[in-house]
Amino acid sequence: MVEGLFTTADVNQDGHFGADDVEAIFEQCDINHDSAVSKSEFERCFSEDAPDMMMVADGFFLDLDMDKNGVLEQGDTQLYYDKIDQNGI
Ligand SMILES: [Ca+2]
Ligand SMILES: [Ca+2]
Ligand SMILES: [Ca+2]
Repeated sequence: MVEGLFTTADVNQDGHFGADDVEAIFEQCDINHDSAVSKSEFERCFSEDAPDMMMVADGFFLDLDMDKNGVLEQGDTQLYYDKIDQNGI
């Protein structure tokens, strides 16, 4: 994981990426409150203060969207936690 992405992903800045950060992403990025984060919501959320984060946000979104249906939902986060566990991060 590149450092820029890690810093971005560590939403609550506690030094590691975990379930709490994914929940924070959902809270912060679900702009229309439909319990799913679309790619445009995600991009807006991450690149608001830093336009050059768009590419990183895109890659991170693809990584988080485990079932590849174009939106982040609770099911994706569960799959992602499993992946994190497997990688031992
Ligand atoms: Ca964190
Ligand atoms: Ca949404
Ligand atoms: Ca999905």
